[in-house]
Amino acid sequence: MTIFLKKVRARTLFSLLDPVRVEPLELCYLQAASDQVGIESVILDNLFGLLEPPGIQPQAVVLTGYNTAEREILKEAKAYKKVYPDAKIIVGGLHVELNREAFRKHEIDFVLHSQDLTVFQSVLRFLQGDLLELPLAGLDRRIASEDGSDLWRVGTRLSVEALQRIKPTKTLSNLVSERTRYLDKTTVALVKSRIGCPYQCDFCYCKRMNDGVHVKSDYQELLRDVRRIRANYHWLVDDVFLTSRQDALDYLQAYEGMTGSEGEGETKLSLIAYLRADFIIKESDLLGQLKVCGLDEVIVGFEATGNAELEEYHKQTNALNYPKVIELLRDHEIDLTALFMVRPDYGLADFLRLNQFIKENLLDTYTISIFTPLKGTRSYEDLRSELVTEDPKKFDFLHLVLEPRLPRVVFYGLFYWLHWRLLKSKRMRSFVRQFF
Ligand code: B12
Ligand code: SF4
Repeated sequence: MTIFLKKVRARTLFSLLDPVRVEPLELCYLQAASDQVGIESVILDNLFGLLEPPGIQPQAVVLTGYNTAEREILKEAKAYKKVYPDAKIIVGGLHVELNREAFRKHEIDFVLHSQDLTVFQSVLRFLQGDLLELPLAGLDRRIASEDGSDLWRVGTRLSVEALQRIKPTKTLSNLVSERTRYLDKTTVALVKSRIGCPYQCDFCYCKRMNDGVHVKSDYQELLRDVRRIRANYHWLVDDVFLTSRQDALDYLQAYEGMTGSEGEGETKLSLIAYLRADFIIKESDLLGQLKVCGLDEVIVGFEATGNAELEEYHKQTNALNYPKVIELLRDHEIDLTALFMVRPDYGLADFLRLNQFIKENLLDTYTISIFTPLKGTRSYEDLRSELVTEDPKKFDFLHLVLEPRLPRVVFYGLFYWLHWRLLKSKRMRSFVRQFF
């Protein structure tokens, strides 16, 4: 039995330049899960030119993708069903997890909404005939009635309560690593070691994943994973790398353990990871050691430069500390990508304030998102009647999906104007040179 595993991507403004281009790590997990049950799989991803191999009739096609690709996933499901009528179509992943109703369609056979990969394995074993009964939790299954209509057996939710044992395959990472990048940093491999996030920022999609259940990292395992995949940089895509002093001490100890067993020269690693501003301030005395132990760049969600806005977001950080956070990272030569969010109700003064902050703090690597309620969250439901579009492609954080207070053209003008420092930064120039 052979199955196809495909990452479906929508072309958005982001994909014009693809400033960050990485392997679809989730497919490497799915591949490892299918390997374990003795099923061969082929990874497909147009971004890396990985197309359907000729002459293979898959028994299942597994599709995954983000919110912006919702319609493409449905389209591809239909197209694959036509080309391979006997293949079962399975969908799953981050977007499906919280939006499963949108995928209960005739052309789809299984909607997997649990991160627990044993559910996926059960479906594969069921299709192979090795399992007679499917589990009730973690998946919805289409059952065709005799009259041609569809019935959906809707499964209960199933969250993951402990770190999973399945390790991603590394063939894909090795195959595409030369073509991966994080802005000017090339050969970047993804790693994941935590599930969910212990914080509760109001606007955030991630906090709702895995039903809000957070499973903390095992730093020894993380470092073992990093060692398995050769790359110049490892991007740890956990929502937060270190949440407390104890986490940092555990990481440092795990790193020292690794150096002890492998020797200094072998251990060099460069991590790109998410950290919160409150952690950086509170545990600033550990930044030097973290840098020595591989922390190369941090991505910090500042979101806003005023505390009133941060309070509305339940961000639990203090904007007054942000300049200090930036200074601390600079002093320790840890690169920073700062993340900001502008709201549709921003006026001219708000844009000017953000620009002033970026200028005063000499930020040169930052992203600015337009506040976008993501389907599957409470804020999406609360604001649904105010949405000016429901086109998934527009929910890429670069489009207004709510009516702005300023005229649209002025809003977009100011939004793009905020990026001018980024465009002329050394790192962006270096990225653009590499790109061309
Ligand atoms: C790294 C990253 C990226 C990378 C791509 C990474 C990749 N894997 O290809 C880049 C930078 C390119 C990117 C781009 C975008 N991203 Co992004 N990204 C992330 C981030 C930080 C980590 C994702 C990741 O790689 N995790 C590692 C993998 C292994 O974990 P995982 O996906 O959770 O998969 C596990 C399970 O979910 C499960 N699973 C996954 N898929 C499937 C499928 C099946 C069938 C099954 C059974 C199980 C399963 O198995 C895996 C192993 O446990 C997340 C935040 C987050 N907390 O997840 C945002 C996130 C996924 N991104 C998001 C968005 C919106 C985008 C963009 C659309 C917009 C933007 N401006 O960023 C673009 C889309 C670009 C495109 N054309 O596709 C949203 C998605 C929301 C949604 N509802 O889909 C997230 C959640 C962030 C957020 N703001 O809320 N992103
Ligand atoms: S914004 Fe970051 S810290 Fe806040 S809930 Fe989301 S992932 Fe966690």
